[in-house]
Amino acid sequence: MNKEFLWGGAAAANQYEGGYLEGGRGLSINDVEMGACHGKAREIHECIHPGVYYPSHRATDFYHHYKEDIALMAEMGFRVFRMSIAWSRIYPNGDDAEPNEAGLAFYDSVFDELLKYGIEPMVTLHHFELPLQLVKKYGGWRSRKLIDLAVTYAKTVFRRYRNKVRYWLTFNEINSLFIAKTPWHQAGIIYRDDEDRTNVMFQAAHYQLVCSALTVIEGHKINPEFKIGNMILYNCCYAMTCDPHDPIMVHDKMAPIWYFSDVQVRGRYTNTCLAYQKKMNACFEIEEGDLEILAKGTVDFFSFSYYASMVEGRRIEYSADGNLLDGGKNPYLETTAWGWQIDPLALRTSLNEIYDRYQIPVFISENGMGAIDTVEEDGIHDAYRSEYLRTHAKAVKDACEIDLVDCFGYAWWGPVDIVSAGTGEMRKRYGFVYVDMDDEGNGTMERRKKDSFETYREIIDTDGMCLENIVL
Ligand code: BGP
Repeated sequence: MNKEFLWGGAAAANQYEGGYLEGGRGLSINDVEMGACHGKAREIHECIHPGVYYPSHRATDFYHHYKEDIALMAEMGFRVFRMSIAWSRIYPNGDDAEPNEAGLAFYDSVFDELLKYGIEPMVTLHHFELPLQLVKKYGGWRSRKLIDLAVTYAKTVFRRYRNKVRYWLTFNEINSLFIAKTPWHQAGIIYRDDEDRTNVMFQAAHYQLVCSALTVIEGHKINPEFKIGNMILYNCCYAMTCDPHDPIMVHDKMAPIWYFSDVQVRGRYTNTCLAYQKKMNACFEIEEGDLEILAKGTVDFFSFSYYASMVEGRRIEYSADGNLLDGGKNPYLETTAWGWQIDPLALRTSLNEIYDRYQIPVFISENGMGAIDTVEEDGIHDAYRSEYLRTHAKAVKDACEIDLVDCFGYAWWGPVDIVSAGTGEMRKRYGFVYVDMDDEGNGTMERRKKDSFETYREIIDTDGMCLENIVL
């Protein structure tokens, strides 16, 4: 792999940062969401209930540990760290007249620390986060008003960090709007019983797509050197059998994914998008000028999260869990403790599918394995995570070197342990660095290297050469 390949990691403010009321930050939608261990859905409250544990409040305290954590990332050789800015730290209510200087200064310090080690910051503007006031006042992304407010926020941080941050992402896993049962994380929306959910969903998707395009347009005006990408939750999907119906079913399964990336990359609602609107009987408003904005605001690169593959077909009997997206169980694959199917080759397939379709540079903005780690007297021996990392990194190497996919980086999800987005648990750990913290929020926050720390350090140090003998 070439020396410029951006090996690194990724995390989100609401799962990592903590410091929820420090430095003038306002309440965010995550701050009223309880953790829910053991498979239950996370509970969302209207306000903070005293005595209840809300994982985002402290998360794993990057706010106070960023220097230590970035030093550990640098020790592994990171060349990129993808992180998100909490909108509520910049505009505490979302629609304030002036930004919050203390919030801006915090991210200045974080970027300076990264740059000190030569680590490129990549910033997600919206990673499952918006100020809670915008839900109370406007109903979250149900309202067109959010486009202007989100663009104002984007312009503020673009201007402030124009010489520090080159890589930006608009919405994290934007297509999760169509997948999540409750689009709370993505859009601050809880469906009401008396409304047509499909129309609410398509309208919010349209607003976010217009916002994403305007963000790209404004970003390029502020600094033409900016590289601004999208971020799609992407699980490649196999046809269960060679029954000719199965590939059509696969196509249908992929349509809600392409729906977003087609607009963000090609700048229009393509036939795939229009067919999906028709199939879902969707009815939503497109204002005059919107389609021109979509056409102008296309992204510079495609980024995606990949955790598991899916299977679709007429004979599927059992379903498997996955990162929001699910599908049939694949008898050839093992799963994680959370039932996500482990499939490194599908990462190579995904890279090929994406690059074939769009022909723009690709970045893997999330990949990783959630597992329960045991702290032994002599360390944390997470051989399963090293194995997952090696095989997935090899798949990326093969995609670049054999298939000649233009992939320029790979970010491991949660290099320092963070709170799970899906469940709010701590025991579902992704990190190469262990954080002493439990599901109820107890712990010292002490950081300890796991065995996998050395695995990643070696991969980066050898530019992937140490993966040479792995055959997938
Ligand atoms: C993606 C999100 C992340 C992240 C990851 C793993 O959907 O972008 O925020 O958390 O999935 O999911 P989980 O934390 O539920 O294991």
